[in-house]
Amino acid sequence: MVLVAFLCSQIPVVQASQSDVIVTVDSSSLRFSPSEVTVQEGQAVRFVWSGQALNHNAVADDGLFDSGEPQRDVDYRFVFEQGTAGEHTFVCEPHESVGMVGLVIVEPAPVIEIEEVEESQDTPSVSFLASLILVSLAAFFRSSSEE
Ligand SMILES: [Cu+2]
Repeated sequence: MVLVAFLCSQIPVVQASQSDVIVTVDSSSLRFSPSEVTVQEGQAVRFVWSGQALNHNAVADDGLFDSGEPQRDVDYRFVFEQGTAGEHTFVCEPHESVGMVGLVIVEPAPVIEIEEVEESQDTPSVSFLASLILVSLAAFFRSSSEE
């Protein structure tokens, strides 16, 4: 049981070590690049551009995130916490009409397998049964060899 507890403590709840996903503006100045990204819950997207000819921002249609006023230089980081799994479309407000739109797909965070712990707890009774059978078999063979 000590071993089981040790193994469980080694399983991370959220993979916080995953690096940020970067969304910037491409050379046409009217498109996000990339315009579609996939992250896991707990991971962040950084909307970052600088020295742009035009002002841009990134605003989620569902209101989840908003980089603020359109600007030529933006460095806006948003963490997609647990519960944000799903698809979040976003737009650059000044250029939405010309197709400056994007999509963040958030996948659910990996779920910890609680069942594995329960299975491990069953192991002692299984091995107890197995040793009972072994003892009975040994007794059977010993009594039959004595005859
Ligand atoms: Cu724009």
